[in-house]
Amino acid sequence: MIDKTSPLPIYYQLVEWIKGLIEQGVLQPGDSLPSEREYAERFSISRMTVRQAITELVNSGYLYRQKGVGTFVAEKKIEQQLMGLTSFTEDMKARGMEPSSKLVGFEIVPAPTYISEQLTIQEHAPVYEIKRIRLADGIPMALEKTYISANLVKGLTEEIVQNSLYHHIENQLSIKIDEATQVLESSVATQQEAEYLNIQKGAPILLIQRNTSLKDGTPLEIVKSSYRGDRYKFTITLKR
Ligand code: 16G
Repeated sequence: MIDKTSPLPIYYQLVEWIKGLIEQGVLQPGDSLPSEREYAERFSISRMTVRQAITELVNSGYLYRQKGVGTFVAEKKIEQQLMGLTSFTEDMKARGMEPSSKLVGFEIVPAPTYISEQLTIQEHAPVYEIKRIRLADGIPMALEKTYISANLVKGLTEEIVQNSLYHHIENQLSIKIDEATQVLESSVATQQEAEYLNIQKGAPILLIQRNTSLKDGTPLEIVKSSYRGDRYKFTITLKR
């Protein structure tokens, strides 16, 4: 398993070996890993090398450390294609997971300036401010703050936004959603995000801002989503 005559660095060989065990299911999510000392003795390598390998696997989301307890195999990340203007509900259903939302804020407020500018509505015009924790199979995946003009999308209720917003807009209101621009940015969890998402403050977060519009160019929503870095990875296909 570890070939000391190989030109590949030993830590890298250990990384690949542990990854292999996880991918083959020999190591399952939640399993605890042997200690650094055990690995070091088993392969006659230094603890420093083992630590380097484990740290790399923690950073890439295969493992997670729990202070004073040990190192464990993480849940597999959800792989999200950055193609197609889909909703959270559609994304989760497509992978056989049960979507749900926990509403943590729902009110009509006067649009803050930066929102009214992006929605191209009058300053302080009424907008829905919707804050939802998005869950997959009961596990919090993202925190989402949505602004929608209350004059454009009328009659939203707590019940509606606890289900699919896109489904309601398209099927009940017959408003055709057309396109969106997304900006992705890395970040770390604030105290509030940490509480809502059940992660540590300072844990990695992927921020996505989506500005969605209708066919005639009318802006529909401004959404800021904070995705758990330990649960999500995003892929995109590039053509040349
Ligand atoms: C996704 C969208 C969000 C949209 C929501 C609708 C991203 C980054 N964001 O979370 O803009 O409002 O889906 O979901 O994908 P719903 O129809 O399930 O309420």
